[in-house]
Amino acid sequence: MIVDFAFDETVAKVFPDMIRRSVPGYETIIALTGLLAEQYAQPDSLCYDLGCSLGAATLAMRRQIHQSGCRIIAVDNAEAMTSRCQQHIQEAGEGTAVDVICADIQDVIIENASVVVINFTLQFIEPTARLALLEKIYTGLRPGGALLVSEKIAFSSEAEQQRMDALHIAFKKANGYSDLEISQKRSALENILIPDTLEQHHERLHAAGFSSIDNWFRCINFVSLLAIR
Ligand code: GEK
Repeated sequence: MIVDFAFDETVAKVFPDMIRRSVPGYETIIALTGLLAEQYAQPDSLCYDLGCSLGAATLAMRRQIHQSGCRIIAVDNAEAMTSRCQQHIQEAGEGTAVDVICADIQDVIIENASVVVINFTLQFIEPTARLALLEKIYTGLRPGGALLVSEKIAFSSEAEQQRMDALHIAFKKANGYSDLEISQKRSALENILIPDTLEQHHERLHAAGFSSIDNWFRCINFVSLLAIR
């Protein structure tokens, strides 16, 4: 029986291992998220990690940000994630202050922000609601502030889609997943993870107000974009 994927206790327990084995480039994106955050963090501002899961990006930002008066707001709507995230931050000891909030990122106020990170989470938001979320982020960013968006992408060319899917499946098999596990995960995610093409991401970020948009990372069917207000 395939049920839709949920961010529950079972997923939270295996999450770090699952995301590393499924998302090519995940560790690089997380490490670079910290470095990018340090470049764009402004004194006395807020840095957001939207869809923080267990706090990997939050912890990377916390390690790298050295601006005075910064505070990180880490948000996820799965309690199984935020409770573990809170625990990881406590275990990490001294560093930039973090508020972990269990809420829908669509309901959270974004204000006085210099850095907003949304890593592999926009893809779970209802497609028609994505522009409004990016507009809210744009409005809440200070001039010169940065938005980092990492996503799984789709391709408008069917042939390219097939080539990238085949390579992604090979990546997951090389990381120990069986054909059955791969196809079950695909069915479970089908209705809840809806990827956009790179072109759709650029168009929507432009529509939200961002003028500078860089594709700073891509591996197979995963990208990370840096958009500056
Ligand atoms: C990482 N960024 O390790 N509001 C809040 N949280 C949400 C919502 C929503 N509307 N929808 C989904 N989530 C992390 C990885 S995982 C990616 C992010 C993945 C949360 C959901 O509970 C989950 O924790 C996270 O978004 C997506 O860099 O599992 O592929």
